[in-house]
Amino acid sequence: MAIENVSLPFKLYCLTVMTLVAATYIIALRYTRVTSADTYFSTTAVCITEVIKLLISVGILTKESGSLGNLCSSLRENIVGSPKEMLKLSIPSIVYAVQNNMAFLALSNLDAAVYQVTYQLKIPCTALCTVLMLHRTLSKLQWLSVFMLCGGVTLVQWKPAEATKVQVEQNPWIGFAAVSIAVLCSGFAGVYFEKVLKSSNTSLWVRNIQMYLSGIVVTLAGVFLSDAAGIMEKGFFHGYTLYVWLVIFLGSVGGLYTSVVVKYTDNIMKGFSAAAAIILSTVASVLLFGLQITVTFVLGTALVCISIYMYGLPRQDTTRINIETTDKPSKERLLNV
Ligand code: NCC
Repeated sequence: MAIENVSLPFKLYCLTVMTLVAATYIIALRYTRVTSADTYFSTTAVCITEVIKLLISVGILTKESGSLGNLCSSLRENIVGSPKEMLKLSIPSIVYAVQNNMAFLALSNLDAAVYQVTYQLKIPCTALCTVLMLHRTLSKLQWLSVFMLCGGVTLVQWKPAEATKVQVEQNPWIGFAAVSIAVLCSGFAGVYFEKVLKSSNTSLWVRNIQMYLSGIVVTLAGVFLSDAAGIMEKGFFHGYTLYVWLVIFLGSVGGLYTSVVVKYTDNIMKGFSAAAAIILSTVASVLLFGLQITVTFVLGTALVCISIYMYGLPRQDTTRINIETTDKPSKERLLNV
């Protein structure tokens, strides 16, 4: 298993787009859920997002294959002729389907800032899944840096409550329960997908197509299990405004960029690099638009920087065994991002 090499500017570009899209996605999603009492069925938006990701992945695979003939034989070999692989990819697709639906439920019940802050628990959860599922080891210092990163990102993203006028009833307990499920799903599915992706030479776009195909089936099941009656009465696309399409667009682009980031780095690096991208984009906003920096931002930035430095320090302990995924020292790996 090796982290493939692409240029540093390309990795930074993907991380920055992923982080900016994620921030916009959460705010836009929240807006669409609370500004109208008779809103759209969120399960349909999750399903359409899978369809769009599938179409884009097929488009990219067509380009990668060079011709329609090559595309067809690749699809025949990897989809129709690989039921075992399809089954393997159905696991993260089910977990991501739950996670993506939970994000809608959580953002229907919680302020976007509260959601973003609570969602940072995915950082230690992802680290735990990496250790358990990829048999990587983290030194005590690296574990400490993971929790410091979690605290740092929380502070960096700390914002006053949103000003959006909420037109629906909210239950914060449902919101927190949904975030907790989303956190667990994000950690597990992210590391599972990384394991499958990096354990063979199969193209990322083939893996994505395998996952999105079962994702469509699973999310469609979700649509009918939870909203069948409403959809029969009002229609599948009931309540779809331009903003809802924007959410679907951002969800698709964000998901695809996430897959590229995981291919060229890894899930723990994704957390560290996303934190760095948040800080850099805020600093850019200060320089370009005169945005005011808060004390919590400065504190959070300090914590994030220290945690990145600590994560990259060479290991002192002797408990390092079984590093299956890479033989590079962690500092080198961190610079690889
Ligand atoms: O939580 P997170 O990602 O790990 O969720 C991963 C998202 O990417 C999609 N995905 C994953 C792998 C793959 N091969 N294809 C995919 O489409 C999954 O379906 C899932 O939606 C993050 O690290 O914070 C991040 O957060 C999400 C999103 O903000 C949260 O999940 C909302 O609760 C971002 N997604 C978007 O912005 C659309 C992601 O970019 C980063």
